[in-house]
Amino acid sequence: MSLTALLSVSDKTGIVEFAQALHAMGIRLLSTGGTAKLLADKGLPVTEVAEVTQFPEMLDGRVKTLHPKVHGGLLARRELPAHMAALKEHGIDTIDLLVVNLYPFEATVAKPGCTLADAIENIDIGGPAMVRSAAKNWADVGVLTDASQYPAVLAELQAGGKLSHKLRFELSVAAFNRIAQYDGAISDYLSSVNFEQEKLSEEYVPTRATFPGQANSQFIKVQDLRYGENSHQQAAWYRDLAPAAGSLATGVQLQGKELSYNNIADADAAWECVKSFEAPACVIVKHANPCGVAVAGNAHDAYAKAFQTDPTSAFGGIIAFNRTVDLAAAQAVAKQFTEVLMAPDFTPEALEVFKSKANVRLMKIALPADYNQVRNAIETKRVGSGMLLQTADNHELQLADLKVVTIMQPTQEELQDLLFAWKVAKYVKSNAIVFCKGGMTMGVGAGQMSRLDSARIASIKAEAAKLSLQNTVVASDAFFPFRDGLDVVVDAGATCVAQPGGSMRDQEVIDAANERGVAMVFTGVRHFRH
Ligand code: 93A
Repeated sequence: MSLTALLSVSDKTGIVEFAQALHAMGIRLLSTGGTAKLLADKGLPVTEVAEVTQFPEMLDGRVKTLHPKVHGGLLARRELPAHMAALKEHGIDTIDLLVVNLYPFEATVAKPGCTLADAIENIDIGGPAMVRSAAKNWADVGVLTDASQYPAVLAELQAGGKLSHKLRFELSVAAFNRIAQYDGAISDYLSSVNFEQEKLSEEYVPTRATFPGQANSQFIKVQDLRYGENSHQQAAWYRDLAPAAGSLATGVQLQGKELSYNNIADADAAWECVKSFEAPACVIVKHANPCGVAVAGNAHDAYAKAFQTDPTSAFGGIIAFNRTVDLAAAQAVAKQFTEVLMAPDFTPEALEVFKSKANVRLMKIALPADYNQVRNAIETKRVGSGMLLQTADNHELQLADLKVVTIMQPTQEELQDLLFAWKVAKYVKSNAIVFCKGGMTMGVGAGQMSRLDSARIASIKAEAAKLSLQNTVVASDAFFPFRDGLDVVVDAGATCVAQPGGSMRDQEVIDAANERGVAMVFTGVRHFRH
């Protein structure tokens, strides 16, 4: 028996070619107004849904496919005689393939000046209803919701005359994802509208909350995790429906044990940090804080420098590179116990090194050319039955943003190190104090309630690693409220300091820097991270 396909698409990209291929295989074509007209214009034999339902499209197209002849044909279970008998009794034909993409709601509301009426009119009802019917009945129906799916479907149909169970199931999952995303966009949009009743007219352009409303963004599960932060907590990993290129969620694990909850959190911190460098860089993270970061001429040297910062903490660390890991880098890393190793790629020789270390989790995460630009737009944090949302801290400090506030001027070399230190400080939990020199961290003080303690810890750690802080630069993620913090870093050996500025006592701190004969720059931004 020949198959029937129903095609109803707003975005008509590729639909003619797809329909031609279906027709060439003897598949019967049903379609709605605009889609039917396009296909008929291209000479394809197509039956209008209105002809099938014996009911005209009505209410400006609001009701076109909402009919038992359509939904019966999509929802009937072919293996149930009672279902098939009911179809027969009511003169309903089965529909085996559904091709729908929805009214462009997201694109419509993204346009400046979009009226409420236009937004509402672009809420698709019949399309999602059909998609849900077909996706529910995936065992019998293939549902396509995006033009990118056409080739795979055609390939299977051309090879075997029907779709595999596996592909139909995948299409069903993708369909429900799409519907969830679509409804999320509608809900986000409507929730952001500042409703002003008296202005309700066709031309009414509502004012909207300024923050990008993404509370209803869709996530899909990557995997269940063995446990959460601790073994008595249950956990799972979810990712954005459409993850940004070069983000952790796009990675593939090449070997090693399953990633744990803490592995993933640390891996994300390391990966986002290493992505902020253009030069070959290495970041080693422990407990969500970088304990060693360096840039160098190649991956091996970057690792060697990063490791030197804090060899004790680096044990069992999470390591990220922004360059391919080659044999030399792999051999250096393999000398220590490593939980997770991430890189855009690994040479075959590097992979060979880790073959005998089955516990090391290797993650390959392809980086796009503009990897420094591709970042999460929104961050979320759960708080007491609610959620905090903010745009991500994607501020990039430029050399020109630095304002020298002291008599002493930083040297060119110090300026480069300041920018490096500032990038690292952004990924260190507050209060963050980061000493650097020659493109490497020399001492990291993280996560203290007092900035003074972070400064002290950074210098204690440098001492433990047998590193000298003489003539280093230091970055402080937020301003020094008093001169004491500055005194601690200068006592430790820093000759150049970067901090946001903006304290009531800025002048006191500037005077202290002048008194101590060090250079200080204000960045004008701070990087709290909690
Ligand atoms: O207005 S609707 O919500 N009512 C419907 O019954 C219906 N059926 C299909 N929108 C409906 N559609 C949508 O029409 C499809 O999801 C698709 O986006 C669009 C295709 O219309 P046309 O073929 O006329 O261009």
